[in-house]
Amino acid sequence: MSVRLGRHYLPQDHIKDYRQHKSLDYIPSSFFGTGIARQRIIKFGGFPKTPLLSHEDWLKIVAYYGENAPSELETPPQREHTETASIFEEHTIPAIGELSNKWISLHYSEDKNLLFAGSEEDSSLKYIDPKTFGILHSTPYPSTPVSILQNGSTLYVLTVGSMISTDELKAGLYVENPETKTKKPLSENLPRSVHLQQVHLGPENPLAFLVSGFGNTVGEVSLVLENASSWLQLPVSNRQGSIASYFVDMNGDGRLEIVSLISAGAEGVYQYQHVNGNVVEKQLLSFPSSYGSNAMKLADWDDDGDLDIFITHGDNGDYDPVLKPYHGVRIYENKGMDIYEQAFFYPMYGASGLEIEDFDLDGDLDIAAISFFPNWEAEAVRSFVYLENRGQGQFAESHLKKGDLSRWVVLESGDFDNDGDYDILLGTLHFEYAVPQSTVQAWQKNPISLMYLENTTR
Ligand SMILES: [Ca+2]
Ligand SMILES: [Ca+2]
Ligand SMILES: [Ca+2]
Ligand SMILES: [Ca+2]
Repeated sequence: MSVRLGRHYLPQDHIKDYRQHKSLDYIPSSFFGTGIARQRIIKFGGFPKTPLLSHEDWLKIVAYYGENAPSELETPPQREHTETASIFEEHTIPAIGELSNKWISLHYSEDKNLLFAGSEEDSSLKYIDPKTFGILHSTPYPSTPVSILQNGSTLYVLTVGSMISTDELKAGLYVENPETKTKKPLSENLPRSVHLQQVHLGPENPLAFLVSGFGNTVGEVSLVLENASSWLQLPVSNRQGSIASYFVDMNGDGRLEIVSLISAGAEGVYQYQHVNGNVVEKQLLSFPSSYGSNAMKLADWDDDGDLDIFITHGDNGDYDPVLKPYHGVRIYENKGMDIYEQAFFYPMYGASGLEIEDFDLDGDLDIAAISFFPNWEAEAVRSFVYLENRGQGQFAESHLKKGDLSRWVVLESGDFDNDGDYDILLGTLHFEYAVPQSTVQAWQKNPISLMYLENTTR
């Protein structure tokens, strides 16, 4: 926050330079990086050239928070959900050889009956047989594949660039042919990117993609389109922390807009519309930064013909990872006129991702969610929950028999066994931060790669 207000804590010589020249150019490279990263921060970063308040006033703000912040957080509101037996049969897949415990992305291809998985272990895209969980092929990438989609028989793969936050432009968008196992880059100078969506601009129009470039201090939501023989990158927003973006008609006016979850800085959901040749931004939802927004999906929750917003709040990796009562799964109902109202909250410590499908095949949408920062000390560790829709805003909840067998970072649903119901696959990212030592030791003894949740509805 001090940096946003133009107050930088710098080494003594640089303070002198900065005061004298009052320019960001005099801030050391250790602070803003070098080269392109530095240029982007200075161009888009929104840092004031000179401090917006005095050092004395800044210290008063710090003191205010120190004096008024609660020493303990409240417990979450009581869950009003009945517990039910799970419709999912649990199968753990151990981490052996190339089947690692460092997955970042999963994509199930129904027509190929194949799983594609981005591995952080060796920055590759693995082809996995969903029946045997054997690895059939591995394509190396310059950095970890973080989002995978399919168009016809072709794969489009977005790489993160760097797992560590950076403003360098090292992420890439690639096309891969699963038959020939060959790949080629479409763009290799994207900011640290996390989410890819294909955009259908109409039958006459070229192939286009929406890329959520999280970045670090500066981000970029951009449209990447085919233009003659090259690929064009059209920036939509330079907000930092874009985590998922969709090109959809949210307001029912027959025109598509971009809806993006921004998880850093001014955290919230933003809408971008093309008006008279300009991109016009509107904030639809705003969240306190402690919420840690980390995933968004859109679906028509109340079956009234418009898309509603599903979000998990629960990133806990930035500062002290205390359990936060406001973390969980929320649904924001689309009320029309760009108004969204919270219609549902399921408290879930560290919630980090979700899938929405009619898992029990009774005609309404159900929710499956994972947590990367659950309460590991709880009697029932909710690292995965299934919320079965019982109508009128009521859900029945079930969770894993043992929720601390691994740490899930990604989930994917699909009918993996072709019997007509949606199954779920959870992928591990072995990461020991904020986990009790005894749990880490159990993981080291029995490393798990994937958890296959076989839907028993059919
Ligand atoms: Ca709706
Ligand atoms: Ca259902
Ligand atoms: Ca199935
Ligand atoms: Ca089944």
